[in-house]
Amino acid sequence: MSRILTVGAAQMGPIQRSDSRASAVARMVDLLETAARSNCDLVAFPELALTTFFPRWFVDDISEADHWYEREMPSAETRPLFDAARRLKVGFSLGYAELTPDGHRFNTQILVDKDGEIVGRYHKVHIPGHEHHEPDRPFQHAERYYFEPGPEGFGVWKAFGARIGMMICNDRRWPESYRVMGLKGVELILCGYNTPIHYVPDPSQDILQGFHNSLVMQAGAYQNGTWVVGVAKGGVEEGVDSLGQSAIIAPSGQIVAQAYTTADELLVARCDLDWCAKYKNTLFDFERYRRPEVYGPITGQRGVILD
Ligand code: CDT
Repeated sequence: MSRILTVGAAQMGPIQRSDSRASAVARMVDLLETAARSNCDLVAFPELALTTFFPRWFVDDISEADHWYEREMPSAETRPLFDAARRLKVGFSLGYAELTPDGHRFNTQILVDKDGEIVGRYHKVHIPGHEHHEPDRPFQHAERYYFEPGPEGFGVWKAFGARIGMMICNDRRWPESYRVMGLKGVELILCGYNTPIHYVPDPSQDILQGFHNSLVMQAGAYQNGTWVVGVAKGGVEEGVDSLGQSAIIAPSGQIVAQAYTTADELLVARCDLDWCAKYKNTLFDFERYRRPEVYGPITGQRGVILD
């Protein structure tokens, strides 16, 4: 008896600065309708899916950026997505910038069930880029100015008959993200991303962006016996080319579906959640084989300490 969850990765093409939230939501409703026709139970949307990737610009007064953040969810502009989920009986995950009532700014991803109810909320932990304006760069990546790291860490939610975890973009490059969720029995990780192909601090990595994207998500899936869904906002957004290559990855580490465009595109896979146990109960039987007594430095220190 297998537990099958049909999952869609709803890659999105660019959202330009002049594009309204309503137009982004309309594109997502289209993708959700396509997913319903493919019998999807759940669809993952990208990081910051309602607007352009605004951390590429710096403003001296952060309140000038308030209009990029959501103060409520759903809002009048995003409600059509929640209504579509309820009508189509398809859940979704959605990334957006959140400004909380007490003034915290998070890079957020929510999990919404088939009744259009929010059942999980995750705040990005690993915030990449820089805190201050760097005028010599061709574009900014000032996430560390616009977002604080989520203090709650990585959660796993029982929903859709599965144990579902969430992470956002840069989190996928850190093995700790997957392992914390692995230790909570995660079976499916949903990860939205915006990855500029040009990595300003070290352009030698540009040509490797696609390789590194697959490398980290395939390794994370395999080493924790979990499905991973990585979903991009790709293409040329405000002159910055971003990686597509959205993928659905099995607990074996194999890519079972991958985007072939950098535009709005839906990938679908029938994910057998019981396939996770093949890895969790054998090679990666944590209880039997892990050695936490020698892993202390992983949580006890941040940077490298040389002898
Ligand atoms: N959005 C995000 O986290 N992007 C980063 C870009 C590299 S760091 C400037 C990523 O890890 O893909």
